[in-house]
Amino acid sequence: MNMFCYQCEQTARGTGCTAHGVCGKDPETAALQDLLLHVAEGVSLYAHRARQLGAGHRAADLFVVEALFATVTNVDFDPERVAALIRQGATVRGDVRRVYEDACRRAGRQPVSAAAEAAIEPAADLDGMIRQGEAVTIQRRIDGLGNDVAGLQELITYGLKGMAAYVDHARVLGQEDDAVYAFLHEAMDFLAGNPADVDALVAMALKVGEVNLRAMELLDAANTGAYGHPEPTQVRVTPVAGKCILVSGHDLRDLDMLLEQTAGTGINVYTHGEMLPCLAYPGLKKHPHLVGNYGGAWQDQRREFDEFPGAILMTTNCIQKPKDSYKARIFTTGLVAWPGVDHIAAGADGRKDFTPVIEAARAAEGFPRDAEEKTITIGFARNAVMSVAGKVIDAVKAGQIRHFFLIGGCDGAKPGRNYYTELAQQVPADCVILTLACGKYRFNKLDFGDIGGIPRLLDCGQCNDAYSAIQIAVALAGAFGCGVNELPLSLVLSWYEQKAVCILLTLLHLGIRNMRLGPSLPAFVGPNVLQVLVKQFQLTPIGTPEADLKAMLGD
Ligand code: FSO
Ligand code: SF4
Repeated sequence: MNMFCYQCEQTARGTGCTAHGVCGKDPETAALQDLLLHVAEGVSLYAHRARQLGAGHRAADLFVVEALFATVTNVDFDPERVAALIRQGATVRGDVRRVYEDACRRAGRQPVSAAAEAAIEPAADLDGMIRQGEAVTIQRRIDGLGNDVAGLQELITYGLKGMAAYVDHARVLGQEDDAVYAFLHEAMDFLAGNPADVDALVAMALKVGEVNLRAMELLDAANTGAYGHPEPTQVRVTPVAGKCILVSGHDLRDLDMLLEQTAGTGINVYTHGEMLPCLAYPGLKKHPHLVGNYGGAWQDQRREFDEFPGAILMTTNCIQKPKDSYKARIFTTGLVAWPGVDHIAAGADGRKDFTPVIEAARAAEGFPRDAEEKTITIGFARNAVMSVAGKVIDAVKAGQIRHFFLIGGCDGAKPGRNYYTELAQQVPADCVILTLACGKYRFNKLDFGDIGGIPRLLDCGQCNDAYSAIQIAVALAGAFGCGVNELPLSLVLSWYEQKAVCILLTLLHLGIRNMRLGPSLPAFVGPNVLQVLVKQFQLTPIGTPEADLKAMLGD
């Protein structure tokens, strides 16, 4: 059987995964994910139109967020779980259709029906569903609509996937906005109509960026509301003796629950990957057994988890195929899943019982002794940076700080990503680097020193903390009485999966120009769309660190 997926940066040959996903996604799961998205479009078609007639549908809101998030790269590799979501989606679609038709009757309107693809009734068995999924692959739309139009449709879908991840993280901490759900349905209904007008597609993609800013704002409010504002914090990056649990992914609430359940057990908890910024939140770092960070970015996990002598909890992406050596001591929760890996589900009240993780940590060896202590400083989210804004502005005016670089985004396995390390190393001593997301592991343990007490490397946090970086840039622009594009600031982004896509759309919506993007450009952006991005936004592919630095500094 054939699959087609080109949603992430590591896609095969830079064009598309067609036999098996480079990420490990098999063709069967790929087909099921394609089917899931079509069912979700059907749900949104009715939910959007019912909402326009004043009838909301909570189950439809939650389902569409889950369906989108589950299909993000490196989230759900379990065909049975994807199939269960498809069945759930068909039930929700039937419910919301009835709600819509009732609303139409009350309003004296004629109801519309979902087109064939969004109305597919899932087959009774897995094989049947896989065949249905194969009939709705992206390749079919590329064949019918061409690269530009199909790619723009996918650009919107991927932006929505990334946004859904942020919406889900915010929701578990009690932050929601009905307008965000309304837009998710509006955009999915738009896609269900198989749109081909390039201007309308570009406008919708930029609207995704606009609404994603609100989603990131909600998540920022959720995280800081629950755990306080991140504060500059020295964190240990080497192990201490004792039994241990490693928490990877992006979900703060899961870490919080695990910390509560491990308090007083003598088990130490470490962050991994994108969980590193958790060590700067007052409400999380107050736990003395949250002892530090272990390891680096997601693509190194197979070696790092293998060597970690304890239990591992994946709260979201990016999971890779677990090695047999740690398959019995790795657990998934939330939407992330791998076949054969134990999954910790939430109860009806959202609470999770991490007893199996704690037992696996007790059964493992733990670290026999303390390693030599090494620390790094993190926690420069918007509140921390704004508190020293006056100092930063004075340093710029005095010529002590010449330029700011935002070197941020995802990491990945490709050799071309060394560019970001080399660039950070070559940034002149009178410049400051802002960073975020997992790409920073390539340089965040290097010593960059400081400029008059202001650290030259400021770690803003996770990928979603791009919101913080945007707020910092807007505040700096306000202080200098100019626009963000006129600031002595250059953005150099690394992308991997769909959260990076929605952040890029947000930056484009904000009118940010001259961004550099790498390590390669998205395969789903067709040649004519790329021309538009280059012409309208001066979006540039990365070159060499030397040439790019020269251009960015105007030397
Ligand atoms: Fe990285 Fe993975 Fe955070 Fe992504 S761990 S690659 S953009 O999921 O979300 O930065
Ligand atoms: Fe390939 Fe990326 Fe799709 Fe995985 S998510 S199948 S690596 S394009």
